Amino acid sequence: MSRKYLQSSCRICSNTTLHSFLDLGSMPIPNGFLTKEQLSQKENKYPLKACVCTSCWLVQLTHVIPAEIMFRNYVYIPSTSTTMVQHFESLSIESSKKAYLRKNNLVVDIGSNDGTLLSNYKKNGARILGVDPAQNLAKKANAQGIPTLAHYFTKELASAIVAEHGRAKIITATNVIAHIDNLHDAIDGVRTLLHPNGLFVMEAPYLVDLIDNNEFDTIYHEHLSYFAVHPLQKLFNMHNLHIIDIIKQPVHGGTIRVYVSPIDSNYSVHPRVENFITEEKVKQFHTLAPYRDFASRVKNMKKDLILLLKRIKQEGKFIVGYGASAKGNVLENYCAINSDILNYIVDSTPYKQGKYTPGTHIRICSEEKLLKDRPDYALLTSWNFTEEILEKNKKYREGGGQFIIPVPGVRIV
Ligand code: JHZ
Repeated sequence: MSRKYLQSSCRICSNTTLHSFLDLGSMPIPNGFLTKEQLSQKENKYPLKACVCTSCWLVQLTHVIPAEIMFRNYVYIPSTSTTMVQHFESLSIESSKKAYLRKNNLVVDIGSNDGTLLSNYKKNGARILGVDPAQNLAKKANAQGIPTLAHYFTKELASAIVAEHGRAKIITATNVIAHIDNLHDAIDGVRTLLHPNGLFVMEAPYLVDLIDNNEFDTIYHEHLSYFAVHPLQKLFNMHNLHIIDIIKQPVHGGTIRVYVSPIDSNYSVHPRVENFITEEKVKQFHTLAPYRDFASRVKNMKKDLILLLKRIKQEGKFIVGYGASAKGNVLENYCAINSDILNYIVDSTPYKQGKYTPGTHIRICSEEKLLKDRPDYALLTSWNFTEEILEKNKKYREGGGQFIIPVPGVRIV
């Protein structure tokens, strides 16, 4: 891979001392699912390593894959999960209340995917606009009445939106800020587009949960940054914005919902914000210790999982995967779990069914196949939906089927 993709300085504070602490090896992009015809072609692989800035303590990747390779055609759609549909509905209710959203106020969603989140604001009479570089998803959203621009969110685009639609009372960005290389341009764009008394609401997997719960598979090429509150606060302050509240969410293994407003707006800062920063200090996230410990736990987990799968396989058992998630692809590539171990993977996403996993080439089938074939074990790579998936597959479990859950530590249920 060319050196131009190397992250040579911190994307928030520009410090050039980045301490690399986790090397997951080289692997294809996590949503690079393959058709049968593509299986015989060479796949591009990219280093997947995490490092931490020793000044602002932002955790980030050491290598940046160009966005064009990953986001123009996107296969991940959260709306196939009832957990996520409910999550988005409650986000829209909570944020509308906090921002005193009125009919005809503008709501812009960055990384709007198929428009599920925006449809909730639309129902309540807001003007809505989605922004997402994935052409396939923007087309789908537009066809369903969710106006969507198939663009990356930049300062330039923000100015164009203001000129055409005015300023936004709410800007949402769920699981997308971590994907943006030029954070300063994007946050400048947020400042430009946001109403003087508006709220920017972002969600991202919380670094502290990621580390504490060994969620190493959330580290992949799409996620360039891994946010704790301390570096985020610094980023927003650099753009005359500040965090006014943070509410923890259970999704994606532990998520922070961060409310941000212009520094001179009417909102007061909730004491929770300082509590998060204090807790991060207490846990020493401004030292190398937690990152080193995490890396050594990840290596042990890899050993445990490989040992377990080999033993089960030697007993002649039938194992499949559950969830062709991006994180599943990281886990399978890191642990070299291929189609010799998993006969196939089931997944609810129509775009993924019939395709093969990147790097490990495991076939993806619809969820119904699990009950039809009744394998002995299903490796639950979408462990962040354990509750929903266990509930949905009661019959499989009652018939003796078992789930292997890899994160936070390997266990069978
Ligand atoms: P899921 C996504 O990562 C993508 P992924 C993204 N890059 C991001 O930032 C993170 O989330 C946070 C399937 N499934 O959500 C659907 C079932 O089959 O963990 C999905 O393919 N049956 C934007 O891809 C996968 O599991 C079910 O009942 O790691 C879950 O993917 C349910 C609930 C899900 O995200």
